[in-house]
Parts: sequence; C-alpha cells; structure tokens
Amino acid sequence: MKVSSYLCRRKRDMENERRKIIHVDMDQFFAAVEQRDNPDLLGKPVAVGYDGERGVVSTASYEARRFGVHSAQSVMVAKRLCPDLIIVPGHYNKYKEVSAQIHDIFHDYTDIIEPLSLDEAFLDVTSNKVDEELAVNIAVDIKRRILEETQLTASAGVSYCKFLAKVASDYRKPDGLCVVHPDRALDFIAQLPIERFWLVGRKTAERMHRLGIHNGYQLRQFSLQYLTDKFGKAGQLFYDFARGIDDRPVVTDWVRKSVGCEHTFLKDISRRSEVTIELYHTVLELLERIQKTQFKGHTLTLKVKFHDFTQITRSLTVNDILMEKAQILPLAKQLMREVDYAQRPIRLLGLSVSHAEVEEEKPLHGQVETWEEGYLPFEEMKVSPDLSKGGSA
Ligand code: DCP
Ligand code: MG
Repeated sequence: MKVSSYLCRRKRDMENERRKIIHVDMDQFFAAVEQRDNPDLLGKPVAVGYDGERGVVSTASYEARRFGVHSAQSVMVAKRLCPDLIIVPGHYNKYKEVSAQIHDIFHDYTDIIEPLSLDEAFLDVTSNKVDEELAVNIAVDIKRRILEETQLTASAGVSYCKFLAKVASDYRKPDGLCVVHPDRALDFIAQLPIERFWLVGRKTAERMHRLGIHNGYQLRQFSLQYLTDKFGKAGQLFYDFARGIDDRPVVTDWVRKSVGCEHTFLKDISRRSEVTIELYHTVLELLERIQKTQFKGHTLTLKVKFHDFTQITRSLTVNDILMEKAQILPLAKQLMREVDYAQRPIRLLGLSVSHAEVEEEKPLHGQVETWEEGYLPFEEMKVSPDLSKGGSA
C-alpha cells in the first residue's frame, strides 16, 4: 500500500475511532407494550398479530420465542409450535406513542438520530447536549429513563461505528448493554458468529456457511474480490465489517418543529391560584427546553385536558421569537384566560412553542388561533380515554 493512501486510511480510522455511536433497540417491542398494558399477559407466550388464517406474527414475547415463534411467521404455524400462544391484536397508535417518548429522551442527548424503525435508532453522541465524555454513561441514562418513562426495557450498544453499535445492542438482549471499544473491536468481531453480522439474514448466513465462514475471523480471511464476486455490493461491506471499518455517518433528516412540555396532575385542579401556579411552572420548564434546544419559534400553544378527557388547544402567533420568560408568561396567561375551567377541573396542562418559520401571509400579532383547526375559535375535540392512550389499529 502506498504511504499516502495508508496515511489517508489511518486518518480516517482515527476519526472513526473518535466517533461515539449508540444503537438503542427496544426489547420484544410490540409484545412488551401489550404485556405492560395487560398484566394477565406477563410471563406468558404472547404474539402480536391478527388471529386468523392469514394472520402473521409481527412480534413474539420471549416466552413464545422459546417455542420457535418469531416475527413474520404465520399465526397458524406459530400456534402449532406453541399451543398455549396468546394472540393479541396490535395497537399501533400506542407503539407510535412509545416511539415518540423514546425519541424525546434521545433528543435530550443529541439531535443526530437515525431511526431504523419505530423501536430502534442510532444516536451520534460524539458531542452531546449533556457534555458527557463517556457514551456508555449516556446509554445507561437513556435505558434508565426509557424504563422510568415507558415501563419498558431497551437494549443498547455502544461503539465507534454503526455496525458495531448495532451488533452490540443485540448482544446482551434483553435489557442489555454492550460496549465495543475500538481496541477490542477486532477480537470482538473475530469471535462473532456470522449470523450476528448486520445484513446477514438467514439465507446469507447459509451461503456463508457453505463457504466455510462461521465467524468474523473466518470472514476476514477472504479477499475483497472474492466477497464481491459472491455477495455483490454487500461483499464490500462484509469485507470492511470484518476489519471493524464502517464510516457511514448517522444520518438524520430530522428538523425540530416544536418544543414543549406537559404535566398530568396527581389530582385534577380547578382553583384559579392552583392553575396560575401550575401554568407558571410549565412556563419555566418550557423555557428550560427552549434554552436547551435553542428552538426559535413564533407560536405558543396551550393544551388543556379536562377531568373527562376532553381536550382543547389554544394558540397565539407573534412576530417575535419566543425565547424569554417576559414574552412567554404573559402570552400563556392570555391563553389561559380564554379557558373556562370553573366547572371542569383540569387534568393536564401543556405548553409548546412551534412555527419556526413565519410565512408572510400568516396572521401575526396576538391573534388567537386554534391548533390545526384554522380559525374556528374554541372548537373542542372530544377525546375518549381509550383513544387518548392510542386505539387499536
Ligand atoms: N416487526 C414487525 N414485523 C417484522 C419485524 C418486526 O411488525 N417482520 C415489528 C414488531 C416488533 C418491532 O417491529 O416488535 C421491532 O422489531 P425488532 O426486530 O426490534 O423486534 P422486537 O423489538 O420485537 O424484539 P427484539 O427484542 O429482538 O428487538
Ligand atoms: Mg426491538
């Protein structure tokens, strides 16, 4: 290898080693949500899917996996493998809600987030919002917060590249945490069964086995030419993976559209003084979040959920960027004055700032609008308790 190309590669490797990437993956995601929300299902073999001739398992609890039940399997086959299998229908709104919750947690650490599906994402925490040097500490914190806020467990993998972070998150599932340090990467890969490599599904694994490749060490013995002949473009990736090389960045197409916070009270509130105090605290928390995210928005939205789960939102758009208490507090109070809660105790209060770009033709200067409802003032949205938690799909 020429010295210049060696140096180039070494520089790239060193940059690589400096990256800190976490891959987070929820454990038995759909099934875990169903077990959480119906304790009768805890500890039992559960599959989420449509219980019928043409039904397919979307995920299975670990108890069911022991019988060979797995994602994408026909429900009929799954029942044959596990006669006591409990089939529950999916509640996709709930899964989306949990996904949003975990993304909110991720955003407290970094905005460089690449979701792979509802329940997994890469996070680049090389530089992060909490100034934490050790990515593993962030991973521990994220796992703890996910458990606290969703009552669900996640597994996390930490390394200097996406490939190893992804493999690591799967390595000690469930509730796992695995760190692959750059110094240990080649040894880790050498012993890694080929089935565990990213992009190696059942079929590719079988082909690898036929070529005598069962682990990373064996994969490393084959030339780039040989691997691309056998596996096409993926051959290059396998060649690099075997050497711990994966430069792919964590790609985010995410643009923050709003920042907000909300609180459900232990007891519903209806006294004016109580409401004022709670509103004040919500404003302070909102300000903290604005500070942290440096979000620059023009619309303040108040959300109020009443004791009977009816919900209203009120918005106000102004010319100024809403970042100061002196601007936000009076606006929040103005919005609150429009809400009649004397006869309807309040269960939840929320505030958010949105509308990062102000378009010319949008009404400005203190006009009250309803959220996403055009100009129908005080249109009320009836939200049934069930729907508000996410109905079935
Ligand atoms: N999923 C699906 N159909 C598939 C695979 C997955 O509907 N063929 C859904 C159901 C899963 C969710 O996506 O709960 C996440 O997929 P994962 O592969 O991460 O699987 P789990 O989270 O269920 O399990 P694990 O603990 O192995 O991550
Ligand atoms: Mg998962």
